[in-house]
Amino acid sequence: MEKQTTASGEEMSGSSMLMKALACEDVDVIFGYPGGAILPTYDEIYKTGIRHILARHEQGAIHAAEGYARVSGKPGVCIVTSGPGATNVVTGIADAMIDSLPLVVITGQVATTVIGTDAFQEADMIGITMPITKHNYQVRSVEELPRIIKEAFHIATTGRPGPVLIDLPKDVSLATGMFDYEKDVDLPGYQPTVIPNKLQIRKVVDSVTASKKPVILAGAGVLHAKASDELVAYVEQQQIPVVNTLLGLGSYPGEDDLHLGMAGMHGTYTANMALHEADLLISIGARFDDRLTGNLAHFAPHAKVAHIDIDPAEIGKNVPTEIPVVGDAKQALLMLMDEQGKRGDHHEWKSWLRELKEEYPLWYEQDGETIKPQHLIEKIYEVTKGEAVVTTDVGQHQMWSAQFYKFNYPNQWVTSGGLGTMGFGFPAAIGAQFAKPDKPVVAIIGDAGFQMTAQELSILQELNLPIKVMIVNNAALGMVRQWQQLFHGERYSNSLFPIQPNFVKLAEAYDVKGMKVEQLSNLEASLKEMFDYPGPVLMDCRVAKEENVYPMISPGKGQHQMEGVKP
Ligand SMILES: Cc1ncc(C[n+]2csc(CCOP(=O)(O)OP(=O)(O)O)c2C)c(N)n1
Ligand SMILES: [Mg+2]
Repeated sequence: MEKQTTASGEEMSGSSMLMKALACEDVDVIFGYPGGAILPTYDEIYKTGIRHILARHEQGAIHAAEGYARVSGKPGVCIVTSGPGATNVVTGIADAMIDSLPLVVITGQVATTVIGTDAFQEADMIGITMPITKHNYQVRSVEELPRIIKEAFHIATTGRPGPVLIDLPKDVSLATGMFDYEKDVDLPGYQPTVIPNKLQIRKVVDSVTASKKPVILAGAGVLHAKASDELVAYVEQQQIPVVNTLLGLGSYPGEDDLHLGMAGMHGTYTANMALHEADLLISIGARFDDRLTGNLAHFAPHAKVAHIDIDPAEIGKNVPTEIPVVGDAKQALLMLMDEQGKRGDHHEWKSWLRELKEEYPLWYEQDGETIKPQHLIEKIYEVTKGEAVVTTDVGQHQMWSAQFYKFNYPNQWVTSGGLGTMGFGFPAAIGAQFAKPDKPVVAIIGDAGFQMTAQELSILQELNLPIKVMIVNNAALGMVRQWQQLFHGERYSNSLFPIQPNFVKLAEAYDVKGMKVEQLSNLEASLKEMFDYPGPVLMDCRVAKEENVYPMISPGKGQHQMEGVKP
């Protein structure tokens, strides 16, 4: 049988092949930074005119690719040079790996003839990224390049998504060969299970029927599987309350009555108590991260656990599981609805949880003219009518954003969950804006994290991207300060910033409109001005410096031992 191809039969250079292959994969934007070993590829970028976004640091490029992937559901593509260019994307690769984001990262490499000689700008990217990629390749000859690119896109986007790295030596990109781009991959060793086992689905169905206190834990896997509609339909059918992981926010409407909020260290009391009291826990596309479970010895002590995950390695990794279900979340939910038949009710359980929700809402006290950061997030929610794509950095502002912006839509929420990467949020917003050019995009960033990738203001200047950058300025490494206050005897070692840059002037240096707000009475009007402005805006919003994120599960404590649940 003849092999199916999407493009075939032309002789060309390796770097031309790369461009052709990207076109076959429907890639419409790439994020990157040039340098010696990748110059032949950049020459082709010039000739083909493929959309390339020039970051000002490779870390900016890779986080932008991640933001693009998170919001578009398509793979993000990042191209950098060898050596320092390549090592500069390592953090982003690790971030994408732990948060299951599909990326294809192309790193230039020194010529095959000098690999292993400590050549100029040589770094062993295969060795370095082995544990933080879903798969990595070094291309040794131009003949294998089309197959490798095809496989890279396939592996990055199927099963549990993740980053795939292609290390491309300079001589391979210059060499010529025949370009055949096959339609299918031939990877007998890589066959993710998509359709769950019917017997296992039956066991979940029977457990739901027997359960008095079921709860669904919905993670990012629901979003990766594009299964939000199915989740909503299943919840509607079975009337099972939903809690989200940090990364799963938006997979179920945040304002729905059956949504209990985020669980975990800074989740809602109700979400955590639901997990604590449940007799059946159905986890869908979540990996029981320690920030979610708290002390495992106390986690969901009464619950039978059903774990639906496309990655079998996740099942039973942290939490003993009675009903493992390997498969795609969308398929699993469709099968559950088909099999279940009878509508659920769980009336008592739901009303108990509703009471908890009313009794223990997320809280803060807004008094005086000093802006409370939680209030700021609530106001951003109001002004954007809940429609914005929100990216965050890492720290207190991230937790407040997760708590006080209600995510009602899938892929509206972009944050670095697993790795907790400061410097992520601002460039991620750039990628998000490319994924959704018509949506308002707001990057909610800490005063410290912003300074890790602030150079990407250049992209806003160059492309007039209408991104709104909100610096939640507490003049501190707020989350570090909070832990020092609570667990290190208030010894604020290297976490306070009595002196700060002038963020407004910094923005203006990049021709970005800069604003500063310090008083509550100016907040609403300023936010309106910011979000009505057609171009990019950076706002330096001074907030209460000593505010802490509550409620909180302290290290070593169980989910039922939350502190600060009430004022
Ligand atoms: C690259 C990196 N370095 C260090 C940390 C540890 N860390 C976590 S939160 C935080 C403070 C962040 O401060 P800021 O950006 O101002 O946010 P805030 O907590 O004040 O909202 C630090 C240093 C991290 N997460 N990432
Ligand atoms: Mg701060």
